[in-house]
Amino acid sequence: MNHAETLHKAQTTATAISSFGDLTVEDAYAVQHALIALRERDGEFITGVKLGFTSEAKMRQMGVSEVIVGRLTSGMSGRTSENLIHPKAEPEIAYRLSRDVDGTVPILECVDAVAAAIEIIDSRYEHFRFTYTDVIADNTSAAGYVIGPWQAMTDVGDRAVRLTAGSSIVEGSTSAILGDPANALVALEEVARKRNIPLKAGYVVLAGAATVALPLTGGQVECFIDGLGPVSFEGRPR
Ligand code: 0L1
Ligand code: MG
Repeated sequence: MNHAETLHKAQTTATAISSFGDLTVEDAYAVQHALIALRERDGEFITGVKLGFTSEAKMRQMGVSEVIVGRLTSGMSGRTSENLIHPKAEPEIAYRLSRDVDGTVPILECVDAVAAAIEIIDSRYEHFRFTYTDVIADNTSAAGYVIGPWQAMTDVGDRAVRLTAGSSIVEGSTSAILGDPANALVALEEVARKRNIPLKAGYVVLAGAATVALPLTGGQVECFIDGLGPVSFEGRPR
């Protein structure tokens, strides 16, 4: 099996695998593209993109300076618990693209709506232990997402954020996302162009985590972002 097939099997069987070690960044995105093609072969379609490593602390920890980009698919929309290895929840800002991002107008003018969201990440690597290129190949740990009510596009910089998962609570600010989630959109445009990732009208963009991720151990999961209101789901006990 090649790397994409190995990751696809790990995801569909909810069985963790070992790190591949260091690939080149180009090869890692090539594995991600092949992995998404396997999901499309299985009937899924692309619904958007997501960013990872959007906090300075995480970039420093991984020794990198480029955010990572993964793809969201129809199979991830609303998926919160079933058949996952060791899922965690992250509070996120979701943007909605109203037109293709093709360089003719700034990406910020291609967004028509914003919402609070919860992303479910589920690394296919044992114990969430991976290299920078491992996690790119693994579609940036993407596993599921839930989006709250859309609002007309507005500035969502420095908004208070609270994530609750069962009895655990973590608080933060949207400024943890590259200083302002709008900066994540600008970073996305650059990486997407470099890595051949299309950004199309109708896509959801998850801008990156505003706090650390909390493990899903059962009970209600809620993300509250000031001015955007709550989004929540009932987590199944694990
Ligand atoms: O969406 C994210 O912020 C996660 C990026 C991948 C790293 C991880 O699995 O923790
Ligand atoms: Mg995330």
